[in-house]
Amino acid sequence: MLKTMLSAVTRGAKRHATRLVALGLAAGVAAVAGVASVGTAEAHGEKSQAAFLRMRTLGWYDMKWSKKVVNVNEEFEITGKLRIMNAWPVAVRTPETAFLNVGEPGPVAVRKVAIVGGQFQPRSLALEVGKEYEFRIVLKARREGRWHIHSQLSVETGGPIPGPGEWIEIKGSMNDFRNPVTLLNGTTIDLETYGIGEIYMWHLLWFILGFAWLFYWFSQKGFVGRFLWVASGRGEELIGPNEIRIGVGALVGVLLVVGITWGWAAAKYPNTIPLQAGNLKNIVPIADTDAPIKIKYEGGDYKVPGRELAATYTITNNAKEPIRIGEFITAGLRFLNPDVYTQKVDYPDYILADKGLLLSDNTPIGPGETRKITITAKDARWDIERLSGLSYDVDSSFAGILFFFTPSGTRYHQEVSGFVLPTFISG
Ligand SMILES: [Cu+2]
Repeated sequence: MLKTMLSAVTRGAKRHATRLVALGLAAGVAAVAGVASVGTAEAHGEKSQAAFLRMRTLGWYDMKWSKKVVNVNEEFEITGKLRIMNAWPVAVRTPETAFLNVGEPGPVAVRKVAIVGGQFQPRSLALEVGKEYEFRIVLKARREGRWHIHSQLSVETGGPIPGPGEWIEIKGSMNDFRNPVTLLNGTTIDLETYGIGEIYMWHLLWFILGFAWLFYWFSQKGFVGRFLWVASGRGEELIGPNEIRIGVGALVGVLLVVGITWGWAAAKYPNTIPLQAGNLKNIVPIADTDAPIKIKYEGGDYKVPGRELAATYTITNNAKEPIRIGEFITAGLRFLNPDVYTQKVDYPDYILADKGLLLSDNTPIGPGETRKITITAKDARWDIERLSGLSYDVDSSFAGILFFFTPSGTRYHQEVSGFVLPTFISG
C-alpha cells in the first residue's frame, strides 16, 4: 500500500517538476524579452504604470533639482508642486493615506526631510483631490554613481506613483558616508552604522536556528516520508518522546533567548519611543489656484501613428490681460509652445517636448474674449514614455494641466481632462 502511494507521489512529483521547469523557462524568456524591449538597464519601472494612472492621478509641476552633481555626504533638494487631479480614476483610492518619497535605484541618497504645505511631514499624509501642494524633499548623497532620482507619492491601493526624474551624479565614495543624528537624550549617533553589529548578530542567530530546525525535521524521514505516514493513518506514531523533547526544547529556548535579550535591551536603552506611524491631516494646500479662465472641453483624439493628442477647447478669458497658452503638462511630460517659451528650459530632456505644443490659433486671447482652440501636443515622447497606452485603456481618457501667460508675466493654470478617440490611421 505504502509502496503504491510512494510511486504515485513520485510520478506526481515528476510531472510537477516538469511543469515547474517549463514555467521557469517561460518566466526567464519573458524577463529577457522585457529587458530587451526596455532597451537600457537604467529604467527602473517608472514607465510600467498604466498611462491613465500617471496622467490622471498626479500633476507634478515647477519641479527643480537643486544640484545635479554632488559629493557623497552633500545635501540636495527636490522641490515642486503637486496637484491631486480632479480626474483621479475610480480604480485607485483617493490619497487619504499617501506618503511623499523619492524613487531611486536603492538607497543611493537618503531622505532627510520632507516638507509639504510648509510643514515637516515625517508620516503619511491625507491629500485632497482638486488641491495643490508645495513640497520640498532634502536628500543626502550616499552612494557614488549616476542615478535617476524621482519624486514619488505612494498612495494606499495605488502603490508608488513616480513623478519626473533627473540624473544626479554622486561623486566620492560610499565608505565616507556619514549620517549623524542627535538623539533626544543629547548623544549623537551615526545612523549608517548604529547597531549594525547587533543587526548582523540577530540575523545570523535566527538564520542558524531556523536552518537547524528545518534540517532536523527534514532528516527525520523527510517531508514526503512523513506525509506518507500521515496519509496512511499512522500520523500519531510520528510523534515520539524525542520529537516532543525537541519541540518543547526549541519553544523554551526561543522564548528564553527573546526574554533574556529583551530584558538586556530594555536595561541598555531605558528611553525608547516606538516607530512613529499615523496619518497627518489638514495639510495646507496652495491658496487660490483658480485661474480667471473658463475652459470647456469639446473633444479630442489621439493619433497613434503621429503620436499627437489634439484636443479642442472653448476658452473664455476673464482676466484683465490677454492670455497665451504656453504649456501642457501631463504625467510630468511637458509640451511647450515655442512662441511663448523662447528660452531654453531647465528640465530633464527625456520628458521635455520643448516645441511640442501647437495651437490652431496662436494669437493671444483678449480679456473677455471666448475662443475655440485646438491644442495639439505632439512628440515621440508620448511613445517613449509609454503614455500612448491611453489608446488601449478601457477608459481612453487623458488629463493634464494647461498653463496660460499674460504680458505682465502672470501665469495661470487649469486642469483639463476628457475622453479621447484613438485613431490608428495616419494623416
Ligand atoms: Cu527614473
